[in-house]
Amino acid sequence: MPLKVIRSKVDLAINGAPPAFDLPLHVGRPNIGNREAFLRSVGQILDHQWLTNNGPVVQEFERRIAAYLGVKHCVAMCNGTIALEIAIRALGLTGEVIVPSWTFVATAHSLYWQGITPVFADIDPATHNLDPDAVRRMITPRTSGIIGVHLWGRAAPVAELKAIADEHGLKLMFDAAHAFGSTYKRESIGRFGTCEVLSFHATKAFNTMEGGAVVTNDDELAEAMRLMRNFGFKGYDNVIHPGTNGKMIEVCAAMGLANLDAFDDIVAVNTRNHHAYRETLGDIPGISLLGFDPNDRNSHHYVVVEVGKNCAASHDEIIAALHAENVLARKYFWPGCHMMKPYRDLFPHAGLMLPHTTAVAGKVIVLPNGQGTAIGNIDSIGSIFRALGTL
Ligand code: T4K
Repeated sequence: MPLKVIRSKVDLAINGAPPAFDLPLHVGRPNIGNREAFLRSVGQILDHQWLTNNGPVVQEFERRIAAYLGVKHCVAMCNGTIALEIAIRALGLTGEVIVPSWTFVATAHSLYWQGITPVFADIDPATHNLDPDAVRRMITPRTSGIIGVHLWGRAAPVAELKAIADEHGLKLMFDAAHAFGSTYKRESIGRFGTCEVLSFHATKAFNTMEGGAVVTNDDELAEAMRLMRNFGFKGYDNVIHPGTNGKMIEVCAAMGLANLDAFDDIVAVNTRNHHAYRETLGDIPGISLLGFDPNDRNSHHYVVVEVGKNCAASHDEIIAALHAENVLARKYFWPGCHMMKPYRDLFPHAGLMLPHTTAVAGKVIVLPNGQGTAIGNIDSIGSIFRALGTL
């Protein structure tokens, strides 16, 4: 619980007052579902002495995730990045692939790591997702595909990207790392493009500690990815495909099953918190909360604040003030992938084509959410923002 009441700027830690929280409030504190079920399952895993390599718990996890999302195949992996890499390879992407720069760097790395050039297209500043017109502008004879990202769990413009991909003969897949439980036009994310890639990292709304998956309705693709995640083995001593080690372990799948049972409760807490943030931040000049399409489902995991030019405090001043209070707000995904060294070296002038990405990167602050974030904490975070608004 907060340690103090903040009425004005003199009560702020940046002005010498004690911090609002004695322990850090993190963005990305893991949600932990049914602890007893998880521990029971870990006991059984140890008893059975089957720890990894497509064990029974991973197989059950895959069945449950596929059923939950309404897709034919869930290929569970050790993390979302390897899942992206394997999906990209199984899809046969080459040359250049269009992605947003406004995403976690793994989206770009999973291409570049495999000798494919990520080409950054700008976003729609209202949704933070790829702008289809910007995607069209980045197509060249070397383009083989598009990876849309459902950023913050909000669906990318699926229909528009599909139309572009079809028109130009490009492959289309989605990085759905943020979008477990989200919908697009009321249909579950996981069913779009040739495949979609999920992350179940500890910091996600739904986690398996570390983990990820590719979900798809394509039988051949699923079969190829199952081989690829296990060194290309088909049975003992028989390698029929190039591959890597992308396997999910049994304990991670057990965590996933325990969290799947609790997922509705997790979403309910996130949604409640989202409303509380909207309430407490609503009337502060220059501060706005990124909205979601009310017709679609979202886990409401990410609380994304934008600091406008008319705010009394700057983006950096607000971050510094929150950190001083022990609220470890994040600037995800500042400054954009195109500004990170490997990609800045590759395309020093990429920013010229990315004005909205640059503008959004300069104003986003992501705030804590999840089971560890109490309403009292949110009220206190709101009072920090209000005090800063009077700087
Ligand atoms: N595509 C997209 C769009 C993604 O966002 C991601 C991952 C991927 C692909 C790749 O999926 P994975 O390969 O990761 O499955 C975090 C996560 O590491 C990363 O999974 C995530 N996106 C990204 C948005 O956030 P960092 O660098 O912020 O992590 P870190 O270690 O700073 O953790 C965040 C906070 O969470 C910390 O302040 C403390 C807290 N925390 C973290 C962990 C791991 C805990 O309290 N307990 C924990 O166990 O990247």
